[in-house]
Amino acid sequence: MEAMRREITTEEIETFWRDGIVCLHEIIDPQLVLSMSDPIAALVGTAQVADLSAMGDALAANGQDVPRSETPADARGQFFAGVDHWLEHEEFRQFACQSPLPEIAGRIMRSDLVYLWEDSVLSKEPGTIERTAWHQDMGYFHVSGNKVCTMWCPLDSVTTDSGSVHFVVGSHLWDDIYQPNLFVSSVVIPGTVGEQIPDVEAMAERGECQIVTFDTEPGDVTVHHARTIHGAGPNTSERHRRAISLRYCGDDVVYLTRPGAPLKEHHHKMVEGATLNSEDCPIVWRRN
Ligand SMILES: O=C(O)CCC(=O)C(=O)O
Repeated sequence: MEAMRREITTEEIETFWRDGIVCLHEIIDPQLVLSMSDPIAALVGTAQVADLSAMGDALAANGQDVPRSETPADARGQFFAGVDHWLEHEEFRQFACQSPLPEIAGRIMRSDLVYLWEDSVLSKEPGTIERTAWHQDMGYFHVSGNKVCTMWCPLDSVTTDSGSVHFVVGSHLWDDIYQPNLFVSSVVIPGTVGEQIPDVEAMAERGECQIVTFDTEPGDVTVHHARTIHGAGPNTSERHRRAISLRYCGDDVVYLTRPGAPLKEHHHKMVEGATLNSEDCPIVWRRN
């Protein structure tokens, strides 16, 4: 297993638990994440990724609210996303299970072991007009527990204009679990339950919360708590904005069905209220 490029500091762990988000600069070898370029490219145009730009168009044509930037004069880029590539593709399996990332998750979450929940690819080509709607990951995951995180690993230089992720500081400590949405729109997934996400931009303007974002390079990783509210901008730059998000669970997590949230076929052996079944959610790291 490859090593982390440096130790995680106590301050970084405390930042994660205080703010619900920490950016770990230069934590992995940039070549590790860049080695995922070809596997990501191979997904384009296949049924393994969803065209979220087309979904945004369909929702907008239906009169739904789809917050987007102006269409650029030149070619419009596509937002595509896919999930659970580790099940089918060795490169994704190694990235999620055998890289330093599980150990980083375990140390940040202060967990004695780490399960892989899923990987996901989130790619915004230059000229992508869709925003990623404000959401909280927990409403999409059939789990209960406090040690659940997402590690967002960029393959490109990412800035606000290319679609960096924005996080509401400390929102992982808010009381509610929010209803999951369609990702390019605040329209909720039918049949799901939970509270409505508050208007965090208006709250930030009133000084009631703080929103942060980070410029990142390949080798940097942001880690956010599964209850942290976050969203991302369009990609108005001329650079690609590709990322792989890895979702990991820790030692306090049990399975909890969330009505209406997407179910995974390979999770059919999970037992309500029990620790995760390690055949389907592999244990990818244990503390020595
Ligand atoms: O990459 C994006 O646009 C959003 C990322 C995100 O929401 C996540 O990884 O949880």
